[in-house]
Amino acid sequence: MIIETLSVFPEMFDSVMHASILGRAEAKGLFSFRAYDLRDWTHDRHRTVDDEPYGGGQGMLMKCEPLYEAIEDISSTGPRPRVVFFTPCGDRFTQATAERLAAEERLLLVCGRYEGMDERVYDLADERLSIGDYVLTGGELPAMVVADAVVRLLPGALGNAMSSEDESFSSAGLLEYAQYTRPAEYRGKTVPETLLSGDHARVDAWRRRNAIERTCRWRPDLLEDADLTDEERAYARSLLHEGSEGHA
Ligand code: 9D3
Repeated sequence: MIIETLSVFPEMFDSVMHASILGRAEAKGLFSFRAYDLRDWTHDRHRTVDDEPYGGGQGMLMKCEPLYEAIEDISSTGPRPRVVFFTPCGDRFTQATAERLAAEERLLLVCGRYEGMDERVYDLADERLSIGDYVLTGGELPAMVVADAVVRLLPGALGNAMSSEDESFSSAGLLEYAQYTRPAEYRGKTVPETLLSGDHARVDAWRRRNAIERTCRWRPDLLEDADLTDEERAYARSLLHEGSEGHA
């Protein structure tokens, strides 16, 4: 997979995109990354990428011309990229979006700054994404969030020890079960006895039950779409009722 970004702060991507799992995935040849500087497609002395909004108002907007020329240039060689614009008005990015984008051959992630972009640039977008309802200073961090979530899904990115199966938001739609490592007792806090038992069937049952309990407590909104047996659903309902009746 080829992942490219277009922004006025290409250096923001340096550490994140080449560190940790992403760095290893890149070294293994699972993807290549390149951050383009939008100012390379300006023609004036000041390398201007922004201008005032027609009709007045606060702040500046990204101009059309550098974005159009950059996206046309970048797209003119190699496989046609899927062009993703980052904007607070975009569709909410989720794990399902990450799974869909992980199947693409080439992604071009376009990051805005200022108060937004001239509306006409969105004609170049295959899709618009937001990472959530909070205000950031630009689209670079959202692009890194998306790149991180996508790259770890590429076959081989996580190595043999880990897999992207069996985790929060993919395993039956539940939160992950609690996990512990050595020592078995720390400052009087003990590890649940079942996990020390070596009995894999008991461990699996404990984890499943624990995942349901944690989801009931912290993310009851996930239960509706969770993949539960009738028995598990009855257990979840009993926990939810217990919570609303004010028991400990
Ligand atoms: C006053 C209207 N503001 C929208 C809430 C203007 C505005 C603020 C901040 C427009 C753009 C930005 C910069 N943010 C992004 O470019 C952005 C973003 C975000 O702020 N939150 C979550 N996802 C994203 S994706 C791009």
